[in-house]
Amino acid sequence: TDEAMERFRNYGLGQFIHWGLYAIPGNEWEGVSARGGAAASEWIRSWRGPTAPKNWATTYNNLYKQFNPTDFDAKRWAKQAKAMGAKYVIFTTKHHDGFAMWPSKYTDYNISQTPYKKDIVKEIVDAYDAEGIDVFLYFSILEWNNPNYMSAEPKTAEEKERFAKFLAYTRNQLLEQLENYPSIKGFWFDGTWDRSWVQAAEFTYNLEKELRTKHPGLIIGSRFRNDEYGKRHFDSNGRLLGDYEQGWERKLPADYSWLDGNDWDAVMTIPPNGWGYMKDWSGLYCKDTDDILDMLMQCVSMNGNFVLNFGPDGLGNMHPQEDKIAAEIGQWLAVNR
Ligand code: JFZ
Repeated sequence: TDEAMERFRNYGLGQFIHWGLYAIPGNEWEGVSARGGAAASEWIRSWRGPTAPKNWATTYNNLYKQFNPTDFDAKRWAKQAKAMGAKYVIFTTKHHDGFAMWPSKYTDYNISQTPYKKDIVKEIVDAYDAEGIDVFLYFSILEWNNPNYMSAEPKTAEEKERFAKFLAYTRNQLLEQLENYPSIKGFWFDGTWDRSWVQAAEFTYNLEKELRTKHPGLIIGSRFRNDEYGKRHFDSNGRLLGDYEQGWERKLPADYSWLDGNDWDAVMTIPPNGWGYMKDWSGLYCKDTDDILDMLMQCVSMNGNFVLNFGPDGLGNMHPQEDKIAAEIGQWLAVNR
């Protein structure tokens, strides 16, 4: 709705949080760094090649048995985000590994099976709500561990049947999130780039309508639908799919002219690559507070939102460098906003 989008336009600064099982390895395993072997720390399950541990994907899939973030305090994170000046947060409820950070009825691969047990999504939603920070849920469509997910177009009858099951599962999980966390303001979708998702164009069109009907004002980014492969953020008339363009990550738009009144966000990491926790930041060209403030001002001056990513560790602590930058941004905004 106009009202929800009016709020969105006034956010300016957001916080992204990538947190899941990948926080445990922190981009390395048994002293061996996955840097170069996997694209980014939250992609470590895809670690292949000579340096990858034996049976790595299985080891990764079983990390849930150790997930026990005893230092996690959602209130502390929400207070930090507030002090930084963030007006919204985007939290990874389920990344590409398919692990649900909430006790989903539709998969056993979820937080209730970990030693931690508690509903992390609920803790986040409640804590950020209490600070007056709008909550958006990051949701990956792509699932590496789901046999019903397919990256290519489903062709055989058997594949089509499995894919239909996958779509039903996706719908169930999204409706479940709306039901469990009715205060959320939006979804930030990801992992819709595979060819299979083009086949789901009608499904996504209908589901988007259904979600909006159930939750008036819900904000949905342009990355949910993928109607035309390779042009996924726009329909054939050149109109944006969804409420705002989620086109940029780890870089700002090179050219703003085409935006043509569309709302947008840009999401940014502090290290050059990698959204999940990385133990070792040495030797990486990481952005500092001045770099981040430059980017924030550029986005805001072009009517976009700037979303800074945090990748907490497996115990629930932010990286010290993230703490430092968050505090410095907050100090700057307190004087200059
Ligand atoms: C995706 C994820 O794969 C990644 O782990 C992280 O969550 C990030 C926020 O989103 O990565 C992408 C998604 C889309 C593009 C590039 C990287 N893209 O559109 O160019």
